[in-house]
Amino acid sequence: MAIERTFSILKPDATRRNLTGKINAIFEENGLKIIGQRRIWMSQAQAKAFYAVHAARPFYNDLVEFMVSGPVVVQVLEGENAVAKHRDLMGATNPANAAEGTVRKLYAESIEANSVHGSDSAENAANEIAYFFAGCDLVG
Ligand code: IDP
Ligand code: MG
Repeated sequence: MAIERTFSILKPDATRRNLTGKINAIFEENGLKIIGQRRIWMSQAQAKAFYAVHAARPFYNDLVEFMVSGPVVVQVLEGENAVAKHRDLMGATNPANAAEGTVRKLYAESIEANSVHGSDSAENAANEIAYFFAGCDLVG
């Protein structure tokens, strides 16, 4: 199976509750390697652009406000089948529907404050990685 890269965010609800280590332990224990990582406080402009695909959705403005409400950890994960594996480990968007043992089942506060972001395709992963990281920042 191919080695892939995916883009991951530990959202403000996770940093606020000091959960970054617990969440990343789940990713690392399942074969995903953190090859780039930065703690940032997103600007409104960055959050709006990052979630532009959702601009027409009713939750867009609230989502942007949430994403700028505190620091986040942006990171790049590498491993076999990384995009799908990361999504599986995250669990469903709404924690009420998330499977046992997933990050969102364990830690999400709500459908909005759901602790993690993960790319949903290899193509989006490449775009999201490039939005936050230079190639020289990624060290396997
Ligand atoms: P995903 O993060 O599981 O890929 P998306 O549909 O891409 O889910 O939505 C992006 C983010 O927008 C979610 O992770 C969540 O924070 C927020 N969100 C999605 N649906 C809702 C909703 O119905 N109400 C409030 N926030 C939502
Ligand atoms: Mg998504």
